[in-house]
Amino acid sequence: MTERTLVLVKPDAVARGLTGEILARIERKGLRLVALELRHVSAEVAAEHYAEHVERPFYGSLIEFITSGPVVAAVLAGPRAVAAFRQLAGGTDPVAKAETGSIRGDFGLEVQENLVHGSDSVESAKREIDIWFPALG
Ligand code: DAT
Ligand code: MG
Repeated sequence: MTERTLVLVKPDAVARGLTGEILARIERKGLRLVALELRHVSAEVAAEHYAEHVERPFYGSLIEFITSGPVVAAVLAGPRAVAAFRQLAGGTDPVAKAETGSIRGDFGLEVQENLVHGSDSVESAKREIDIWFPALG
């Protein structure tokens, strides 16, 4: 079954010049890019995107971080695309959870500056694609 997933190359990764490396890993895995755009994230889009985390202690810092510089937003398609990109990304904490060989495991040190976002389910992907690329419907 072909799925779609929403990926963000976060401000830390864009600023460090890792966008190409991350897109190369996505393409090598066999996932197809169906949308790709550099975006300056408004506070409104950030709040919608991270709505599930509004009660968490790190929420304010998370919104500040994701709006701190441009992100590269992408929609990927492929068989099991949601899980496939989560595997490429690695666990949320780049040191304690992400394995070497994953994007976060190879390039990250901090939980917040963890380089990429990937939708966590097909339902989340639909919701997030609607936020970032409403025309894709
Ligand atoms: P993921 O991005 O792996 O889906 P998540 O949805 O639980 O992780 O959290 C969203 C983002 O919030 C995560 O990429 C980084 C940040 N975050 C999560 N837990 C955190 C924590 N304990 N301290 C600081 N930032 C955190
Ligand atoms: Mg998440």
